[in-house]
Amino acid sequence: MPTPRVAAIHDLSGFGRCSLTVAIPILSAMGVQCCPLPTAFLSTHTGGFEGFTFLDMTEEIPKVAAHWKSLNLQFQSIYSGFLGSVQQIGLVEHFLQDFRGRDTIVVVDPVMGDHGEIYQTYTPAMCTGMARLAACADVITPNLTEAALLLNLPYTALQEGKTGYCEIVERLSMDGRRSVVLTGAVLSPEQTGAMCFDAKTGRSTAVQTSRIPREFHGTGDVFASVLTGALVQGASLPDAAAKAVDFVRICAERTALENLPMREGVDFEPLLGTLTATGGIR
Ligand code: PXL
Repeated sequence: MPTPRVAAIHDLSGFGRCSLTVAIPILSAMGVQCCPLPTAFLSTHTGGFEGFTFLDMTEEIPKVAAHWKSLNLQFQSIYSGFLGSVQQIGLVEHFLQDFRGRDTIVVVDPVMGDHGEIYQTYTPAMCTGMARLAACADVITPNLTEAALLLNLPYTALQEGKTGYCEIVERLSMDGRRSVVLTGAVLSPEQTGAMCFDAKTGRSTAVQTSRIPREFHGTGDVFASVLTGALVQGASLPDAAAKAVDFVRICAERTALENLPMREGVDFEPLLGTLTATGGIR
């Protein structure tokens, strides 16, 4: 079997472990070729650092896409995340039109905010555009803040608990047309994980693990990268979500023991081998 290939459309943040610095090693460890298409280059991510640099890569995107098209590249998955400008929404939509094949899995992580707050560089127009882009996806991976933005509801209006989360993923599925993996779905004080709606089966499943009572930056990116890797390797949506939930848990466990600052992300590099051992080879 040829190595599956993913086009990863995210920012590159030099320090702080998120987006491409997470997606590239995770997908590689899972036996998947990651082709990065950077949306912006930052010195650090925007959560918890001040004075970060921000180089907008909007103008590069169509040039890279045109070159890739001239090479007739094909991707088993197109996986987008943090975008650098409102124009990039249309550019990613074009990219999907140009590169989506019959079996391409389009994963849109609708990165916009967390804990009820929108990220510093996101404008209201970008949030509206992100909802439009997410409508093109096969799978979306919002956290609760992003789910509220996509549903046009106040963050505080989302109901927690199994029934509440089921309702959120079903509403986000656009009448069952796309799969949804809601992250940060806490079903009891000792547990956390995801609630999935699988468009292939029409079923909702809660995937839970023990909760590490600390927050770290970039866990959404770690989660969506493992999920994407597992999906292109042929896992079902609930199995891919279970793999992602477990990997984030072991990363959070290790990082909590080391007591690293939240903004440095999770110390996942020493744990990449666990992904290789269980999912790298078909
Ligand atoms: O983890 C999401 C993310 C990705 N990229 C950048 C960010 C954030 C969240 O703050 O700032 C640059």
